[in-house]
Parts: sequence; C-alpha cells; structure tokens
Amino acid sequence: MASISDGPVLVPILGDQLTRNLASLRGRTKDDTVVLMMEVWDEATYVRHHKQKIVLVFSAMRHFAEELRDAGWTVDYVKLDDDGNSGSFTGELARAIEEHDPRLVSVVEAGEWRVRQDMEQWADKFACAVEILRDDRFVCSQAEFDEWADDRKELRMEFFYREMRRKTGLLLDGDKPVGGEWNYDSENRKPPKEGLAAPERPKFEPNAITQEVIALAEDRFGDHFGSLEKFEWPVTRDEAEEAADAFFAERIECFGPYQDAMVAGEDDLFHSMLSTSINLGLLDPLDLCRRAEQAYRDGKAPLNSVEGFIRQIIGWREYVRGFYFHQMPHLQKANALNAQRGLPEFYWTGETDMACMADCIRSTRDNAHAHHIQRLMVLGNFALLAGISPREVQDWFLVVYADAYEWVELPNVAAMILYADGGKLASKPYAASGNYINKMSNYCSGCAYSPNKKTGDGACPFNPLYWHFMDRHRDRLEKNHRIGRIYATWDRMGEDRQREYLASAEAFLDTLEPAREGWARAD
Ligand code: FAD
Ligand code: DLZ
Ligand code: SF4
Repeated sequence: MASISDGPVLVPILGDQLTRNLASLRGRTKDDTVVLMMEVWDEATYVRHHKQKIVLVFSAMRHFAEELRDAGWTVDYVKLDDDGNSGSFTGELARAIEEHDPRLVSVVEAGEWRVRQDMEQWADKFACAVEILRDDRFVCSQAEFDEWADDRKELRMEFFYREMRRKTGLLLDGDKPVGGEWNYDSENRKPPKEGLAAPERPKFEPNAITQEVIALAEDRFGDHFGSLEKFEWPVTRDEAEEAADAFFAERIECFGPYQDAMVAGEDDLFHSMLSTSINLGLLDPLDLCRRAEQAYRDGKAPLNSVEGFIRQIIGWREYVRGFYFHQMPHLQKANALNAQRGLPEFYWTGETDMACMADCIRSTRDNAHAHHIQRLMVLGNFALLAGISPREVQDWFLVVYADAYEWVELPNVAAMILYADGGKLASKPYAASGNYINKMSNYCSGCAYSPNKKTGDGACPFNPLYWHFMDRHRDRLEKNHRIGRIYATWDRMGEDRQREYLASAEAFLDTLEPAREGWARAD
C-alpha cells in the first residue's frame, strides 16, 4: 500500500535515458523533483563490457547530471565507488526513497528486459506510488508493435517500415513515398573503389570528467576486453550534435552507395557513428531523420542515402526493439539451427590469418565499434557458418560494442545473423562465401587465404564453410524460396567435389581453439 507523503517526485534516470525530454521529466517542476542517477555494479558487471563502453556510459551520465544541476534541477547522483553503494538499481532506489520520502517515483520503462522485470516489482516493494512511463523516444509503442505483429504470419521489417513512414510522414509526398519507391537499397551496394576513404570525423578529447572515469575503468575493469588507448566518443549533447553536424555536412552523400563497403584500416567509412549517442539519449532519432530528409529536400544529399539512413532508424532500429520485447524471454534461448560449437578464442584476441576477421576484431578492440556490414557479413557470417552457439555469440556482441544494449544486440545477433529464431525476423540466413567479402572489400588482397580457392590448403575458409552450412541445414533451407535454389548448384557438383568441400570445412573447424572461460562473464 502506497503511503501518503507530501515529498517530491523522485525521477530515476538510467544510463541510457540521458535527455531532458524524457517522459518522466517533461512537465515537472524543478523545486518539486529529485532526479536519481545510479552507477551500480549490477549494470557494470552483468557482462564484462568493453572498457570504452563503461567509460562512455559513466562519463555521459556524469555530464548529464552536471547539465541538469546547471539548469537548476536537484540530482542525487550515486558514484560506483561511493561508500555504501548497494550495487543495484533496486537497492539504490530503496535508499533514495528512505532519504527523500517521495510522494511518487516516476520512471521511464527500461530498455532491457532484465531491468524491466526488476522495475515491475518496485510498486509492490516500496511504500510509495510508482509509475512506469512509456519510452516515447521510440516512434512505435510496444502495444502498437504487438498489434501489428500478432496479426501476421511473418514479421518483415519492410512492411513495418512503411507503417513508420506513414506514421512519421518522413519522405512522403502526400501518401506516396518520395521518388516513387519505399526502399532504395538496390542503389546502396557499391563495392569500394581503390583508395576509398571518408573525411575525418570529429573526435572528442577526454576532459577531466572523462579522465576520472578512464582511471576508474582502468582500476576496476582493467582486465575487461578492449583498449582504452584512445577514447573519442561524444559524451555530451553538444559533442553528439557536433558529430551529427559533421555527418550531415560531409558523409551522408556517400553513406548510401558505400553502406556495404569495407576497407581495411578505414574503420568508419561513411557511416554516421551516431549509434552510441542515439542509444544513450544524447541525440533524438526522429530529429536526425528529419534532418536527413531536409538535407534531401535542400538538394544536399541524394535520396538513396537519405532513405537508407532513415530506414536504419525508423525501420531497423524500431523494428528490432519491437521484435525484442515481442519475443522475450525465449529469444535469449532460441537455437533453431542447433548450433553448439564454442566461440573461437580469436574473437577475443584477433589472432587469426583471416584478414577480414582480424581487421574487424582489431577495430572492435580499439574503437568498441565495427560498422554494420562488418558485424553482419564478416563477424556474424563466420559465426553462422561455423555453427557457433547463439549464447556465446550473443555474449560476445553484448560485451564488445559501445552501442550494445540487449534490446538492439539480441535481435540482430540471434535473429538476423544466426537465424536462431528459425526465420521470424529474417526471410533467409545471411550466409555468404568468400566471394561476397572479396567483392565488397579489399581485405582479400592482404590475406593468407585466397577467395578464389574453394577447398584445400590456402582456400578461403568461408568457401567450404558456406557449403558445409548449406549441406547440414538442407532439410530446413531447401524449402526456403529465397535460398532453396542454391541446392541445384550443390547437386550439380557431384559427390566427390561435395566431399572435398565438407572435408575441407571440417579440417578447418578442427583447428579452431575454443575461447577460454571468463572473457564475457565473470567465472
Ligand atoms: P549507421 O550505419 O550510420 O546507421 C545509422 C543508425 O541506424 C545507427 O546509428 C543505428 O541507430 C541504426 N541502425 C542501423 N542498423 C541497425 C540495426 N540493424 N538495428 C538497429 N539499429 C540500426 N546497433 C546498436 O545500436 N547496438 C548493438 O548492440 C548492435 N548490435 C548489432 C549486432 C549485429 C550482429 C548487427 C548485424 C548489427 C548490430 N547493430 C547494433 C546495428 C548496427 O550495426 C549499428 O547500429 C551500427 O553499426 C552503428 O554504427 P553507425 O551509428 O555508424 O550506424
Ligand atoms: C551499460 C550501463 C552500465 C555499464 N552501467 C550503468 C550504471 O551503472 N547505471 C545505469 O543507470 N546504467 C548503466 N548502464 C546502462 C544500463 O545498462 C541501461 O540503462 C539498462 O540496461 C537499460 O535497461
Ligand atoms: Fe576473409 Fe577469405 Fe578474403 Fe581472407 S580470403 S579476407 S578469409 S574472405
């Protein structure tokens, strides 16, 4: 039973809710509100996050608390090393309720299922009214997604995306898509030309607050994966806006055409590099989409780039979030292809002769980032073809990226790259041989393997692994209208050639050393 108090409203703000436009803050008065922000061990250690992610989240939280205080808000901020830090959101909320005697706790729903489960207990646990508000930074509410999804046999992003275009009015002329098509992806697959490089993007030097957090991370999380040698992420709204300005001024033009291109040592190419800021709350996703549309309408960016960017945000980003809550908790355990192999150690060390994998892992270690096609068609594709256990791949992707939160990571990993949901999210597995990587990158010219060699010594491992994957999942995939035709090619090869492919794949798989325990989660 909630007690009657005439105390303030207590507004907990989580590490990925860093905006003054949060539903729980909007319309509140400063002298009647206490904002609660909590650095807690539970969040810092539920997986062994890349060190840069911990620095990013804590630094952005500390800067946001400062922004709020400067604007006149009262902020109760708990640092990780504060004496008596209970280590959990629920523990710190209990302490804050005791201290501030609020009449109401008003909080925005957590992005992760795990945290949302705890949050839903708060009303019963505390003698104080608790309201959990919808996170309206997303265009689509969960109720809306569920209603859309429950009516359908197959969930496909493309149809959801059109609904979101209609809902937001983005890139519409009346009720028709601008240019006549909803999707210009077919124009967005240019291979990289010789010497392709993007303009330098803004990088942000760590200030005193960030340096303090870097020292904390080195001290407390020094053995986590990843390098802290350079830390260049935006940690304030102003920095994030500067990063967005630079993207719209210098890179959006080529964003579309080269979206799928990969170049060794060119870690960002024309990607926006805004996911960390969007996910933290420093940038508003819909506002970015409107800016992209304006760039098109002002003749400053081509339609294929602008539509592609908007589709990633109101299409994929919204879609995977709706899908996540629609499919949880069983999505975490999904393993439709019964993949059981352990994650190879080289995912953590980068020590492999495969030049594409080594470069993507290096970027991941140094920047806590790899761009989409590296995650999907190199790192993800290898995990799919090699039959690595979804649980281990999920943990890896959740640990290593600065933009990783389970609501966005899990659908991309379990459903998009591993097909572990059996095809609910994607119409076919994104399986590809070395040909694809060779076409879309310059990796192969610097590799110990040859993409043109199909089996035996020196053959690109993706080639035999591709056919090994196709062969072992024939029963399921042959019926798939998007991929089933590939079996005619396989059958035409004849048994001897097939045996060579399978033996070559198995010989390679036998060389993989499983990762030691403890990289992703504490022993
Ligand atoms: P851009 O290429 O510039 O794209 C613009 C924005 O679109 C991104 O900032 C992001 O907000 C959104 N976006 C693009 N693709 C996706 C997608 N598939 N799902 C959701 N949003 C998308 N993104 C995360 O934010 N966190 C993750 O943990 C994450 N894990 C991924 C794991 C795998 C296996 C794959 C294939 C993709 C994952 N993504 C994840 C999506 C995507 O790779 C990143 O959002 C993107 O690389 C971030 O870089 P960027 O800001 O330069 O993106
Ligand atoms: C990622 C992260 C980390 C490492 N630490 C914290 C923290 O100490 N306090 C906090 O409020 N948020 C943190 N986060 C982000 C949260 O994990 C994220 O807000 C929730 O998981 C969303 O459900
Ligand atoms: Fe990657 Fe194969 Fe090319 Fe080497 S040859 S870079 S392993 S695709």
